[in-house]
Amino acid sequence: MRDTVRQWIREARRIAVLTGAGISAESGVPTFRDAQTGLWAQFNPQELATEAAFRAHPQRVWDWYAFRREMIAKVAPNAGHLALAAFSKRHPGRLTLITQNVDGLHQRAGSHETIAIHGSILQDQWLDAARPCCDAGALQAGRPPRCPVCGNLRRPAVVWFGESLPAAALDAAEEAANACDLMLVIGTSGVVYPAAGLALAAHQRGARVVVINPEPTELDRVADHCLREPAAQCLPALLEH
Ligand code: BJW
Repeated sequence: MRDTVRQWIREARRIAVLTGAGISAESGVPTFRDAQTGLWAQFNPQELATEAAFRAHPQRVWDWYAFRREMIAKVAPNAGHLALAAFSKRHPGRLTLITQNVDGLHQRAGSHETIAIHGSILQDQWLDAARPCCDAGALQAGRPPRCPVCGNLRRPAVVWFGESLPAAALDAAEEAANACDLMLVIGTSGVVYPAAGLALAAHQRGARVVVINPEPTELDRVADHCLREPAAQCLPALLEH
């Protein structure tokens, strides 16, 4: 199976890669839908990652992101992130990397042109439109920090459920999905849209689709092959010289 996929990679003119939380699992970052541990075990991540949750419980949601930021700061890109970055370096312009992850690990591995469709957990933005008084350099400390004049809150610069994806990133991702002749779908459950729709679009346009995931996913139905392996083991073997 791996040999067939290696052959497809050699043949492909344009490769699109769609990654999800599973590619960072072997770095030690829990997947999004994994059971949470400790203090956070009682909360469903899907119910924390919304604007409504943040407005109702700003401190709780801020603390959840602070906890995850601390965890991400302590981990490193793994062999899967590194194999993708090395392939792009060896084959400039052939591979477009689209990630749903907000952890920045692809970028830290050297994939500097990664299209991050769900934003970045490493940055903040204003909750409400910035007013003239809102100065990110002069915040009132707190959980979350706020504008000392109008009280506007800072929030993580990620895309929550019900929010639009950054238009430029989504356009670039759709273009890559429509133009590729091979899409690798790595470490995602494939339940969140419009991200999952990128794999459907690639399939509909006639691209080969390969799912790399130890577990079955919602996107297996459009896959030409499913490699049921952990990404950090599989990718170096697929992508090395
Ligand atoms: C391994 C592994 C190893 C483990 N190796 N693999 C069409 C149909 C239905 C619903 C919708 C639709 N279009 C839009 C919606 C609504 C909604 C949606 O999709 N809901 C579904 C849940 C039903 N989408 C949205 O709201 C999006 N916005 C939007 O569409 O705007 C337009 C609009 C506006 C208003 C109304 C309606 C539409 C926004 C989606 C934003 C998603 N944001 C999050 C949070 C980011 C911030 C944060 O991290 O806190 O993004 S949710 C979360 O899910 C996160 C992830 O990027 C995303 C995907 O999760 P992922 O990566 O797949 O992780 P898991 O945990 O699910 O899976 C991990 C996988 O790894 C598993 O399969 C494991 O087996 C595997 N694995 N170890 C390889 N070693």
